[in-house]
Amino acid sequence: MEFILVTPQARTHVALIQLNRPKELNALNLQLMGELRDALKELDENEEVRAIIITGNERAFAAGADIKQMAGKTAIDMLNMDQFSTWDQIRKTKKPIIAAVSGFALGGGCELAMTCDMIIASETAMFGQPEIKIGVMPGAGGTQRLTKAIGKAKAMEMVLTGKFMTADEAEKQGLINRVVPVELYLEEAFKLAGEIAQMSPVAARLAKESVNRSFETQLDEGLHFERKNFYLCFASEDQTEGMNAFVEKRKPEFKGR
Ligand code: DAK
Repeated sequence: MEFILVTPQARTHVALIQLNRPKELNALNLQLMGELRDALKELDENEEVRAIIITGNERAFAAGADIKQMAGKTAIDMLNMDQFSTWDQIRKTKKPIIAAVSGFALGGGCELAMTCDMIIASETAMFGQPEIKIGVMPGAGGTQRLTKAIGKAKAMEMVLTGKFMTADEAEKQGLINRVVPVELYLEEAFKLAGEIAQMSPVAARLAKESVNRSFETQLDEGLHFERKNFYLCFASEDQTEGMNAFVEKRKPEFKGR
């Protein structure tokens, strides 16, 4: 891996992926995205890992797709690059993913953060979809996820003007989970990931799937999906362990089975 660093932490069951093209503000070139896709696939299959954090560095989470790499491309070049298989892999990751964002999260960087399940931001974080300023528009879910998160009026303004949103505003608008001082954002993300990693991995996977389903279905169908997943929890050893531990007044030991 050249452009990302992966650190699984066996003790906490949390894995950290750090985007690592600091000079280019972690611009998401094709190689970086390929590495990210492969790392996520591997971590998703690793039974020791129960939650994943994606981060950048203090100055930038990611300033977008690599404009220098895209500049000379035609529509057919873009089509043939089939970047969506990479983005789809991120979206289909079964384990909870937290984006720990400091500095710029722009264009594809903002879209990457929004593709994650939760966002912890430092007070210096800036979110934006500035593609309009370089003659294009969001292409990796920005018009959809941003609108669902903050509503039409605010999303429309950001997408049509390219203006950035501060971390405080993003928290107020419901785009992110919370803002913390810059020296604490990664620690806070680990705290949240660690908390989730103590839960039943089976229940966490089914719950994540169910919450995500609410974006894609009407209420009736969503409730039906939720019920199926709820019943499925009862097929797990973790359900027996969790409920027995409650009755026996002890801490459960979940195994993901
Ligand atoms: N691409 C390539 N290089 C970038 C970059 C980017 N997005 N952002 C920054 N850099 C590079 C700069 O060129 C500079 O490199 P050198 O000149 O030193 O070689 C270095 O990073 C430092 O940047 P600056 O010197 O510009 O730093 P400043 O602090 O002055 O400004 C900035 C920071 C973030 C405001 C500025 O760099 C900036 O505006 N960057 C571009 C932001 C942007 O427009 N982002 C959206 C890009 S379009 C898709 C998936 C995704 C996408 C599309 C399709 N499919 C699946 C189909 C996504 C598209 C985009 O994200």
